[in-house]
Amino acid sequence: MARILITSAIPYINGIKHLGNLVGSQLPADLFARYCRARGHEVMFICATDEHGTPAELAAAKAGKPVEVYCAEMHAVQAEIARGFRLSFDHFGRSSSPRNHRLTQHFAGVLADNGLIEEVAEKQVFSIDDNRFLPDRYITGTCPNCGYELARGDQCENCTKQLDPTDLINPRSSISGSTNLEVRETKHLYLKQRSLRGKLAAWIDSKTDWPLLTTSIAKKWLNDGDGLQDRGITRDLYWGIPVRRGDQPWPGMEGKVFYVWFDAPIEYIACTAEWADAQGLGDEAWQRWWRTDKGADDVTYYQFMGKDNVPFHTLSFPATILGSGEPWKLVDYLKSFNYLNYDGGQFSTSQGRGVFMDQALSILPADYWRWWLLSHAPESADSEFTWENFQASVNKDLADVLGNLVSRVTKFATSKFGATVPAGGEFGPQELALIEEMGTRITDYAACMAAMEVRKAAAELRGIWVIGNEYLQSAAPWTVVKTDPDRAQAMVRLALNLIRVYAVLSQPFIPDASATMMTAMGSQDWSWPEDIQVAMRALPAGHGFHVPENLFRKITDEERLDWQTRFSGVRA
Ligand code: B3M
Ligand code: ZN
Repeated sequence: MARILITSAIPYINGIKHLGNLVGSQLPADLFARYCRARGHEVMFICATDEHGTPAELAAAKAGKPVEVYCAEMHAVQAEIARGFRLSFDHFGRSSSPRNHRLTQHFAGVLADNGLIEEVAEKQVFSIDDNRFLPDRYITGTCPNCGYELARGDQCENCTKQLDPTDLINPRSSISGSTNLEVRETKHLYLKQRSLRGKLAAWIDSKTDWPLLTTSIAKKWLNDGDGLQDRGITRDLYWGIPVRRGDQPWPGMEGKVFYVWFDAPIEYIACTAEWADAQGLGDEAWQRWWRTDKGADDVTYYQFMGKDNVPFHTLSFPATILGSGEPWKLVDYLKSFNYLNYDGGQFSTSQGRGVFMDQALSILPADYWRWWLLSHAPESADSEFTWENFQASVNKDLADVLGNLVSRVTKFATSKFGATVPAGGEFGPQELALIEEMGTRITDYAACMAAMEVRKAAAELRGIWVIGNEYLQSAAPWTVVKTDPDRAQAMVRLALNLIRVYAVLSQPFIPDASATMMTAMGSQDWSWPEDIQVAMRALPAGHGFHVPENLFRKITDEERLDWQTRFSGVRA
């Protein structure tokens, strides 16, 4: 039994995430967590809401609520949706928690003690009417390069030129539209990441088993001319973690907060402490996951995220950890994902384009989405959601292949032999061949799951469902029963056992349907089929079962067309 720590990138608090966000981090992390638990490992699976920064402040203002209230409400909303998708976090925390305040201030303090923090005076745009400094991207104006009138202070969307806010012609606040702006001097803390370059490079070089997507992004940022810059870790904002040096005030930094990307990954650790607090456990309970001097040296730590988050997890966060000089756990394996596109374009939160998590659950239960998303995970390249493809996969894989097998077997068995596993006959060559093939395929499936090859794992699982169907097709107990009822009973006995094994194997992908299958088989034996000979005989003759509700329904063409139009435009 191994000890496995799993974190998913923590979703921003402002708004509900779309299916592209879900498949890039939380869902595959959940798949892996469920699989590891199924194999008997000790798992700690952590996620949280990422609550600080200007977007949260603006979203709260738009909703007409104090930012604390807005975040508390949105956290509850996101937690409920996560439950709806059956995301099996051990804890779903908040980056605004007191635990994260303390830990973030602690890291800043030790980094400063180690000489890795520098105070830098810089000039920044202050909006007098908004009474705040404006982050670069919240300043709009005319691009000096191409004349585009809606260029942002960090970049012109039209000609892609990187800009400084002071380059803009006729600059104005994107928050209020005010042109009453001035440049003011302000002081910020910088983390001297450049001095950690050697350590970071050696650490990344040691990760020879990481996916290419992860290491190529990490190395690009590390080696590019202006890759690893010293990084500002504070901001002039109201909403965030107040800048303190450990538990001491930080002279000159009053009224400032840490930058959201400084505190967000620290929340992985703080969230585990929140978990311990919620369980009424002491500090040693979370430290044994994170401190290599407190028992975490035998933990393997996996992170899941979209590719845009990789630089922060391969450079910035490790810089915080390595720079602290303290024995915190670093990530062992970083699984990153490409983007999922939506019906010929991109999912877009700002434009409300695509299907959002709450909408998805309002039209179909979690298993349908989990199956499609995971079996089409954007691993080696970007992938695309289309309603046609969604309909086809659900109807074929879930309804025709798996659902149909379960209903056909249980209905036939009940009508011919009653509601218990029939006792007649022996397994013959066909049954023994199926058992053997199951054994081989489960080994292949397990290998894909352990390697987090999500798409391949889904294909293996589908293959395991298919061989069951093929067996039934050729064994045809419904014909055999007329001439040799004993043989038909042996076939049915095998098929009922197969359903229980399917429940165990499918549970990481489709937990609800798996629970239904298991309950229908009158069992709660979720143990992994290590010994397939035993597993395929686990339900003995005389064991009671029942016919479950239909596992999956088909998506009709009318529904598909309706959803296609409903979700084509902008979310209200
Ligand atoms: N909230 C970005 C995102 O959700 C960011 C991830 C933080 S991980 C520490 O894509
Ligand atoms: Zn331009």
